[in-house]
Amino acid sequence: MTALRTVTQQMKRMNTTAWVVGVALLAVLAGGQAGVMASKMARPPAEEFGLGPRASASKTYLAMIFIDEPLQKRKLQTMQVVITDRDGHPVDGATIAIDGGMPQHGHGLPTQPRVSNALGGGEYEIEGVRFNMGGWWEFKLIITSPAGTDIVTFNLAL
Ligand SMILES: [Cu+2]
Repeated sequence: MTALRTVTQQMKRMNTTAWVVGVALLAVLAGGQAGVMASKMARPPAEEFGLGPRASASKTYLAMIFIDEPLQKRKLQTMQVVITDRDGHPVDGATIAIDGGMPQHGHGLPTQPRVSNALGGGEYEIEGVRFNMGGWWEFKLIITSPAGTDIVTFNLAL
């Protein structure tokens, strides 16, 4: 009887130990995951910033932004973007969706910029661009043409 109780207690203690080890392991794994996520959100190096030319993720397109005046916080601005294929030939007739935000703040663009004009020669006008605070912004062009859909991500510092 006493022996059985001792064994039961022993097993309970072992279970507790296993549970503690399990929780500790989970904490380590979760910590690792958080580390991966944190590094993903880290601000890119300075050479990754700017108006381009910037290659799309799968290298289908090159895009470059042109602005009449420097980007400013809290100001509604228009920009032009020139899109070429990987050989430098202008891409006309593309559909461009615009997305972006601040990865470190977890929010998107405060406005919904859109292409207002296709100017020819691979040039498009984008209206309604506004950055409502300073810091690192991602500005993304999702470009679709017969060459395929690909995304160009600009890193902008405001
Ligand atoms: Cu922000």
